[in-house]
Amino acid sequence: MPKKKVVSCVSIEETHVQSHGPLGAVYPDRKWATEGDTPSFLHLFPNGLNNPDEVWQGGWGGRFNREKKAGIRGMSCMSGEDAPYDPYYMYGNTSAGASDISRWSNGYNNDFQARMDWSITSDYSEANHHPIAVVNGDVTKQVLEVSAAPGSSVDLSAAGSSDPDGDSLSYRWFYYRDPGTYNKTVRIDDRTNITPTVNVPSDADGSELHIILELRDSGDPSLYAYRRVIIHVSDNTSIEELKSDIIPKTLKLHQNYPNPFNPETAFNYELPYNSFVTFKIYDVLGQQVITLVDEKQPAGKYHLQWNASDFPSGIYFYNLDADGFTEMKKMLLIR
Ligand SMILES: [Ca+2]
Repeated sequence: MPKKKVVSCVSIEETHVQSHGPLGAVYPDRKWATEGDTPSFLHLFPNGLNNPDEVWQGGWGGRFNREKKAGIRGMSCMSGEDAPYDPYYMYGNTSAGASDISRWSNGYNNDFQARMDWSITSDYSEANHHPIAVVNGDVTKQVLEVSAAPGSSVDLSAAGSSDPDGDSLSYRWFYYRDPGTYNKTVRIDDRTNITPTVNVPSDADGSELHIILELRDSGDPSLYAYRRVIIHVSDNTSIEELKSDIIPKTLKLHQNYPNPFNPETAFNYELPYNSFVTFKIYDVLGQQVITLVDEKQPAGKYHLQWNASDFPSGIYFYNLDADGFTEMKKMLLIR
């Protein structure tokens, strides 16, 4: 991942963050704290806004170009040291630069403040916690993908969304133009309601539209959750094509996120066909720690979460087996 321009990732007013416990008290005594590396790991933050494997989608960690570029140079202090490695290829920043990060500032700044609150009380009710965003019945944080014909409409629903503190929720749906491939406006009816309707433009055939749900609670500080729906616009949408968009083409086990983690992490995997699935976690000695799945599952995309609060720090492995096809990946628990 390229070194990003130094950006103001945590823009916190002195009057509030410095009064939030011992972590706030040692925070730099200024309104804008410059921070350049934090956005890199914010790509992995499981807030529902983006797929961490797809850095071009854009989220709290900013947005990268969809294709790798040759010869992206490092910071000025690296002058001349990159050239011997030519040609090398990296995902570079988009032309929007740091504004691809700062557009989400209310979300990550308030999250940062809430974490300070979590660190000073063991009473759950004394701090705010993130709402949980559900879209069209999907309770995971995965990016959803659907197909629709030009000129049609797509009904979405955030019914079932909730807040663990009982806060009231506000809904905002918007067209996130930058990562998609349709450069005009997309009208969304009832865009502050639970059930909006996306009007797919009649000239958008072949395009990809990214629709974001931003769910915000009424707590203090107000916290956000997101979901993303990618609409693939196709004039030839048929039942078969819709099905092929939803059903993965290959067996895939994604890297867990966050990673390293403490104590919770999430796994996503994709089954191209109905399979008998086991999903097991092993420690570094090869001892089985837990079985998360052991059943027949239909083709589709799956999401699992694991809370490792009862386990010691260290390297673990997670293993997906689908009808004998096996894939294993490594992860790190840091307590
Ligand atoms: Ca809340």
